[in-house]
Amino acid sequence: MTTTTPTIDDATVAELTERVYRAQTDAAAMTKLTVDHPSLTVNDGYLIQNALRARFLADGHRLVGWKAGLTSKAKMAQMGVDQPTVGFLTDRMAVAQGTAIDITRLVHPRVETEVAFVLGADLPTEGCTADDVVAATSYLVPAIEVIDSRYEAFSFDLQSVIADNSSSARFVVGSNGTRLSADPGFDRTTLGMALWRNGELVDTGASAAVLGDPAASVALVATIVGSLGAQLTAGMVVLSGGITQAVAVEPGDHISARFQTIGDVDIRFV
Ligand code: OOG
Ligand code: MG
Repeated sequence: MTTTTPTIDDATVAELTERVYRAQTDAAAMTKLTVDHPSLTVNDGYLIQNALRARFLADGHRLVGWKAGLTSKAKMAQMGVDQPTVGFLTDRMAVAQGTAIDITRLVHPRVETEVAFVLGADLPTEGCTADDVVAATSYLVPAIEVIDSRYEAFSFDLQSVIADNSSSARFVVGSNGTRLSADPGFDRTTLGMALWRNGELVDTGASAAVLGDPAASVALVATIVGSLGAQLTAGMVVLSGGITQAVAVEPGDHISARFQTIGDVDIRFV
């Protein structure tokens, strides 16, 4: 990721980081970065994301984990991109079950259901495998991610979405973790999932939608994050990627995700 030569200078990285930071903190839609900077690369997108992370940490936000983006066919088709991405997660994005999310703080939020991995050990920054991930994982938890592209009409290209921290906005995880090692017959790749909105079934899926194995997705995140000069470490939560298409939400909505074996997670919007 950080191996190719940037097409933008440091001043431009700083300027675009500020633009994304403002859009995120003011919940104000912006135009795609590639409109002004058509030659922007994926690598440039990650330079901006790195600077954005530093900016939030300087504000006192705490890094609590990372996420995979665009790891399922449903998500890639919905967003018109063909490559997974990563984004960072902070304590300010974490929402406790039972609390309501204020939609006025977001531009045009959507929800997606994901399998979250809670790490009990550090992951390698190079050549990480699904087996490494399984060995390092304390437990799996069901998660709802609230994504919110800061780009107008939720429309972007790969470079722009990476700069916008892969649309990260909020996330909520279920309260009961499932130990990966507890049941030798437990198959993490075929966990069924149903997504409900206000008591109505919206979508269904299985964990295999995420690169065939959500642990493979976490391994990919470990490697990409390593290339950014960071690391997935013990205690972090990793969202392995949306299983189905993301669903737009409105004030008053109650969203519930029910997973086979690993449990349920709920969130309300006001
Ligand atoms: C990019 C973020 C995607 C996922 O799980 O695929 C993502 C987007 O679709 O806005 O978080
Ligand atoms: Mg997601």
